[in-house]
Amino acid sequence: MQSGEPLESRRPLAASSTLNHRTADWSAQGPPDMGTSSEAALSSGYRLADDVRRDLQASPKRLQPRYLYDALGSQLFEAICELPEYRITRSELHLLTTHAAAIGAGMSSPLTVVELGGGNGEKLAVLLSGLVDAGVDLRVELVDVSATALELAARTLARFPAIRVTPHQTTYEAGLQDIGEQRIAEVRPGGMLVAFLGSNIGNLDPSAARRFLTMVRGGFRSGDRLVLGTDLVKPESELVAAYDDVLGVTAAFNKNLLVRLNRELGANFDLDRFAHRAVWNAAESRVEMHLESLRAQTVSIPGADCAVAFAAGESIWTESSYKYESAALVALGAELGLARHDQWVDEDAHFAVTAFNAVDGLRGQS
Ligand code: AVJ
Repeated sequence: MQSGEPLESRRPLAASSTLNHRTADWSAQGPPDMGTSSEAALSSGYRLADDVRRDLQASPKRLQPRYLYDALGSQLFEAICELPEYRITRSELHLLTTHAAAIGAGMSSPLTVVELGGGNGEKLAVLLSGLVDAGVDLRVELVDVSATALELAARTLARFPAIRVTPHQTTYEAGLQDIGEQRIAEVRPGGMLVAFLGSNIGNLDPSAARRFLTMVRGGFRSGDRLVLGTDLVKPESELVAAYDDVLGVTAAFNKNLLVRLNRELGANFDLDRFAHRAVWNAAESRVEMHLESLRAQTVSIPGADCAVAFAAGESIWTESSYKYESAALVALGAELGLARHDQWVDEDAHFAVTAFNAVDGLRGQS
């Protein structure tokens, strides 16, 4: 639902043209709209108001998932990760713990590890432990629009006093571009490992996912690696339960978006008149979250200068979580110059961690 909209970049796209052809070019592609991390950087009141006005006047009505993550929304997401029905976080942590050494195997030291939208840093810490044990000289770059997430992650990584950790409070695109430029300016030797975990890629529709992977690949040198955590297609009952849990935590997470609009834009959404819905769209391979209007009603949103009429049963589409097939993911990478290094699949939870290497030869890089 957000494929067409580029994230704002802190620097003009032309910046990359000053780099020579061997170097990273993070900005060449239209960036995806992530929506998984949050807060101030991208959701200033002004931007929120504009987005809400546009997206609630669109058909179908929608809201961007990034706005789910205000202070309460971020806490509710942490709670979701503890739910029995939501297995992504536990499964991924287990795979990373078990295969940490293999994930980094063969990479050159010193190694720059980049995590995109990593949240509290716990998964990254697991990955780093494996690399530290393997004697790799590490340096870490964290990219997130959320200051809170960056602080949490920095605190988590303080358990590795020898590792220099640099936060980048910005979009994935701009962060990757900064890191690529630094790597060149410092003539930083060694490899780079980019981690994009938690099935965050699931928020991107297929064309945005392609653009994202192409952007990452565009900044790689030969031998660099991408580690991608991806939730897989599984029986519908499991998929729906993961997004419509018995305790109602995901419903609260979804409806909190309306609480936020009431607070920040002075809207008058009546929460009892909307219901959380989670739907598996098999044709598109995605779980959709919606907020369904339980009756015909009009909501006013003064802060966004609009009033929005809902028909009974009409919904606001708030998130998509695309689910992959493990083999299709490998094929997609191959098509974009990212060759399968290895893939680890949790056959019970249906979750995959896939490591891709930048293949030689593409774009004539050394
Ligand atoms: C953080 C985007 C990976 O889609 O599974 C969890 C967000 N939404 N429950 C996901 C989410 C509802 C989550 N991601």
